[in-house]
Amino acid sequence: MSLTVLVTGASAGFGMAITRRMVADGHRVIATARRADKLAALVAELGADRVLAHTLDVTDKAAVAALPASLPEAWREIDVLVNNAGLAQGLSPAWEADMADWDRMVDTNVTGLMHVTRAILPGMVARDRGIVINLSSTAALYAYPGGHVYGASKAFVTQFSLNLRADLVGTGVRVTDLEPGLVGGTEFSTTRFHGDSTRAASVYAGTTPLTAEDIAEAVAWVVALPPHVNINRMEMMPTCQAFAPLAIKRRT
Ligand code: 8X3
Repeated sequence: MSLTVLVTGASAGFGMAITRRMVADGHRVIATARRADKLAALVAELGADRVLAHTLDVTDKAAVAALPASLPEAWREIDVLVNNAGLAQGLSPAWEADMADWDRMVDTNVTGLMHVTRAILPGMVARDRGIVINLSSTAALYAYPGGHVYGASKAFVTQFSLNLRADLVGTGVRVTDLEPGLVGGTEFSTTRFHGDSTRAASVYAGTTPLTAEDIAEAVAWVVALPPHVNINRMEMMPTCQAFAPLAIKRRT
């Protein structure tokens, strides 16, 4: 069955890999992002019958509210929403963090995701079917130094996902919270370090991290499950990653 999938942040990383995978699986994708040129490249690669480019900044509340009605008639029945747009900014201790970084993470990861979900959900509820897949992170549960607002914003995503389930039970609308750990090969760390690609590369040195394609694989599995199956949460890590012991700093 060919579904209509809306992906936010489709211009790079997970969003681009998810778009490619959804099209490979026979679905159509409304690819949204701020960068129109990247979306145009995706349309050229995958075909205008399979990908609809829609320039959108998820922090623009008016544009998000207008999104469903602004889509062409044939693309309005969204079966799957992938709330992927999000970012990390900075890794310095909380007391030194740049407030602009904090605001940007909250605006995108929390407020943007919230508003996109609210815009798309009524149609899904009215049709009594649909899947919302929210991109959270292992940082939602496992705190680490410098994670502060990024981790807290992802904890919002996870808890919001679970609370959506509480509202949607009794409808055919499903919600999945996807929580990846270390993923390489995307702009994530370069963005976090404000363009410092050397520092970004050091995050992955000596590891075999997850890839954006691994995340797309998880999304594809959730999407392909029969309508009576809801995956509430899915936590993924590369084999080389696990949990740190709790920190105990001893004064000598
Ligand atoms: C990305 C995982 O560990 O860099 O969400 O926060 S981590």
